[in-house]
Amino acid sequence: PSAIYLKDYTVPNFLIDKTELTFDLDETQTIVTSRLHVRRNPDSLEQTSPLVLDGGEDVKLIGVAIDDYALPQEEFAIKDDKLVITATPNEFVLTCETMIEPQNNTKLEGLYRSSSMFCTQCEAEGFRHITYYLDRPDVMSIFTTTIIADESRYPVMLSNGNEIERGKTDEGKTFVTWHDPFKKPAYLFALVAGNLEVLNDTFTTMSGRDVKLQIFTEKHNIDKVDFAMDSLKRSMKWDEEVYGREYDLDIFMIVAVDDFNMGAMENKGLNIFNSSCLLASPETTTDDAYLRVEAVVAHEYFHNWSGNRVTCRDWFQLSLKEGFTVFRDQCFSADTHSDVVKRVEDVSFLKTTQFAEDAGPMAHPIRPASFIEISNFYTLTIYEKGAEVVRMIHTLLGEEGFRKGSDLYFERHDGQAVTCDDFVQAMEDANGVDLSQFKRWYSQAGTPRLTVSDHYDEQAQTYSLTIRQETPPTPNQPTKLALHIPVKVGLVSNANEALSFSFAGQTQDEVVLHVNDVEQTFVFEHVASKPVPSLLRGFSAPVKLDYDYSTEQLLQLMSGDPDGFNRWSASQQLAVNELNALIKQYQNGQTLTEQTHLVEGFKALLADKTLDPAMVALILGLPSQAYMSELAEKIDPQAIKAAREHLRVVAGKALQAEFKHVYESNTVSEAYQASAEQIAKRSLKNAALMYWVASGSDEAKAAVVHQYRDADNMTDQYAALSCIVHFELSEADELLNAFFEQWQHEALVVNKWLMLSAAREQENGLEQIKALMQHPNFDIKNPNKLRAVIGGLGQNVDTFHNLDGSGYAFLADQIILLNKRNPQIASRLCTPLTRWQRMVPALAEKMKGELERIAQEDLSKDVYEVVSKSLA
Ligand code: LEU
Repeated sequence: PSAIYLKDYTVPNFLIDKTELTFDLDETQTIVTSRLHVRRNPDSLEQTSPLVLDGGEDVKLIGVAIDDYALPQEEFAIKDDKLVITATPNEFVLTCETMIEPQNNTKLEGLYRSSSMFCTQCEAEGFRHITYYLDRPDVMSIFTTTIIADESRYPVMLSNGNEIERGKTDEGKTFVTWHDPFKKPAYLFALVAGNLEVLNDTFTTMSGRDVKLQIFTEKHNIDKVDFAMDSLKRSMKWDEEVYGREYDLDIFMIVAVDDFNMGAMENKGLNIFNSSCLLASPETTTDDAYLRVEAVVAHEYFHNWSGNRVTCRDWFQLSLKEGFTVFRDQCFSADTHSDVVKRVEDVSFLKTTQFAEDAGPMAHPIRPASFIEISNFYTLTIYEKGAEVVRMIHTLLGEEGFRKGSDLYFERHDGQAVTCDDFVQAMEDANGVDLSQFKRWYSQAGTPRLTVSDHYDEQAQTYSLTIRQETPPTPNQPTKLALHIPVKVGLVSNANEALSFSFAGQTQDEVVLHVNDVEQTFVFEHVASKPVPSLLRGFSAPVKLDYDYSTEQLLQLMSGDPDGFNRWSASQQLAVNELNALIKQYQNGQTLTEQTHLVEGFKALLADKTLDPAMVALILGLPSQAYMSELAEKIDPQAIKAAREHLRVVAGKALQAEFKHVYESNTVSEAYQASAEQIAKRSLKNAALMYWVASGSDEAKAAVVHQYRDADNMTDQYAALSCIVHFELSEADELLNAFFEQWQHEALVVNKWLMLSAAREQENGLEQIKALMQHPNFDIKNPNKLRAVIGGLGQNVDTFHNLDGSGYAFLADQIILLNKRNPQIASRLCTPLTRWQRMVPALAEKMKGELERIAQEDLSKDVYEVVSKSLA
């Protein structure tokens, strides 16, 4: 397999103005007939080139005609899955008949079966597995789709746009025709057919139009979509209020499917969701999952403008729609709940996962310069770092300026397929600013590191900050240029109060510094006393920050920084320092002995009644195993685990009474709601419970078992069960079994059970995991189940990182098994192995060995790219 490059982009040689599709759906073979209204692209430099349509090995051509003249064998060819027609008029109708077998489609790209229904996934390049087409996002077309099926089995038949006709065929089947008046690329095409239930609602847009809203699921799940519907209506309203964007069709539909490679898909007027991102009920869904449903519903809805009305010119521009849309959904969630809590969660995720990606062999800029398989680039970098880059533009321009820029962007490019440059250009033009240096964020990979030093001059009452920036080398990018980095800063006094200062002639409490040189010094004047700097407030840029804070200063910021985000940040740094000291002791074979600062900090925190319980819960959360791994020079999973466990037990024991009190005083007595207030209380209560149980108290053990048995919602039930299993209380076996018995008919809850069981650290861990994969409720064809078990394995330090390499070998076996069956999933499973160079030598060798073993196989493009880059 070879790479394709952004620099090689050329406009398409042909355009397709109209696309008429007919699907004759059947359990054994599906016949797809397309009528494409094709013409040469006047902007193409090649006015005599052949017509080359993308296809797939799974598409069987039955016949092809130009203007109803059936082409004989010698007038076309199929080469590397592409249909090539050498001689064509300048404008013509191409008719193409193909046969596909959705029931055998295990890759879940194109048209496939999930449970009893037919559904599609076309982004990025799935449409070519349905029929021959110009499957690229800059070919935009008006689609009319007719679905023919047996109505008794497929009473619901959906596609994009509006239903315009319905009737019977000569053979007595039913047909339904849909027409989408908006031009779109093939990746936004969708089709669903099945025996589905529907929840109906309406939304009145800001101009007074009524839009019909429909959510479809299989019968047994229709009672779990009220929250998604509510989230949808709130998203529609938010996009009108915050971005002035109104919905454009008369109908908006969402369908839940069980088998889906990713989270959800924004097909025009017909979103298709992984059921895990749509279904929610108090009894079966945790608070986290509720928040995810809300965020994903919003994300896909927001794509209607940032993605569909204005789309990407080519797949190198993916972050144009994904980064921007993640930023939009993050702001929506922040407005709906607490902005600080949301920011902490997003940043913590970014620093754990995206930073690791950016430091590994798959590191790439948010606009990559090349790729082998585009599916591999639906990454944390494109999505999460992409959102950070948009957020920095927002910080630089301010709320109003950003809105002016987005208005211009949508107005200028409505109906077009554009680039990241066009987005930045609109921001520049609307605000009269120059973002040319800032644009390096789009082309440079790697996480920049800021090293900060300071000096206070008591006489002159000046305080200076010197900031150095450096972006480490990444694959194919050995040297980096200086970036334009917005660094939001405030000063805190020794008395734990905000210190005002004057900067650039103005008195203020907070300032955004524009760091754009390799090294720069900023001087603050009229600074009354020696300050503690509160740096990078709100995480104003996706960078690593080095400032040599003393423990004292961290404690000061933790309690006195007016910026809530930085209070959390300080507490994390304190915990990281503490854990690092313990990790060293563990590695040196010493007894673990902790400092007491963190515990003191926790004590003050637990006593402070003025704080948002959600923030307290976040601060109590120890830096995760994954985050400590990301920070480590060489990752030693056992040492990290031991340090974390130790610290939890120490804090639990020292503050037993406090945790008990917090646990008992944060009970929610009202009926379950996924409201910010209730979620906050539950998160604090369950965080306290974990520490309380860690203390070893019998009372705590009784309380957690009681909570499990008494819970009327999944958040509390699952939190209790996780705690029981984690600390291996004597009820662990019994309650894990009871949990399965109770929920065996709820697929999404079974997935939680699979995950928890796989993560359970026991002597015979690997045998347990193998047994789970043989369990009747496991199904290797279902990505959610696979992610549950393999995800659980990844968290299972003893089993996965077993020194004998058996954990890695098992993962490699699964990758090899799935390599051809479902390449997208197989390639994602490789992620932990790609980090091999970061592991301690004994583990690194084993991981590398497994990558080499995988490399011996006949690999799909997806797996090939990840494995070969990891071994390079
Ligand atoms: N565009 C989708 C999203 O909203 C991803 C796709 C590959 C299913 O993230």
